[in-house]
Amino acid sequence: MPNLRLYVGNRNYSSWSLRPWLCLTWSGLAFDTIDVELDQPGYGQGQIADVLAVSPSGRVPALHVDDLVIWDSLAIAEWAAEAAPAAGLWPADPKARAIARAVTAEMHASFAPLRRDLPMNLRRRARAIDLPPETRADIARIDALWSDARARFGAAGPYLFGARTIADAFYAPVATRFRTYAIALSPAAAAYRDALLADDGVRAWEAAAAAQPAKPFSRSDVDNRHPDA
Ligand SMILES: N[C@@H](CCC(=O)N[C@@H](CS)C(=O)NCC(=O)O)C(=O)O
Repeated sequence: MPNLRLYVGNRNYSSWSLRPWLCLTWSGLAFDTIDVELDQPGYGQGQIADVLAVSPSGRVPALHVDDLVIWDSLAIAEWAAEAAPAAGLWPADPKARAIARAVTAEMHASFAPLRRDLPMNLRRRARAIDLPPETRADIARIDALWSDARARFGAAGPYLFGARTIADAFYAPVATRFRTYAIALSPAAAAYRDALLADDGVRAWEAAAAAQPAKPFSRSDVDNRHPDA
């Protein structure tokens, strides 16, 4: 088995890092997690020296498989699905698998207003606030997407496709954002959010985040964007 090292950003904030970390954790493959401080000169431009040393894009996550470097969260998730086929990181049913890939790709490529207005901040609890229409549209789209997948494919368990898959890993940061910013959801979407937040992998990541120093992130307004609850 190759030596696996996953480089991740600050656990409290790095939504991109959480996704492949969950996939690798759920895969059962043995891997080491190496934390990289993102609140450094060059942040936001892919120019942090410590990140460039481990990732050619200047962004984390990056998975080192012996001397192979994989620097994108979806590529890492796909690598884990191929390396641990028995873990079922994609649904076995072809129709469910096609939709799981669609919802994962949608999360990977879309929802810029949601990312802008509701950044991941695990320890934060903010007051519910009025959000711009485009952000409310993102929330409504995710609520509909979650509810639809649960209704069509989720009978065998609490996750989008029953058992947990890469799609759930990609929406785990969103579940924490909905909690942080007190976002109202439909009953089906709220139940799925709670299932994700109760997942042992998500809780292990949160515990690791809580163990890191709770210092504000100085290079963005992520900690004071909205009023505290
Ligand atoms: N498309 C990339 C995005 C990765 C990304 O944006 N990572 C952020 C941390 S959450 C980063 O490294 N930022 C450093 C910077 O912007 O300088 C992926 O899927 O892995």
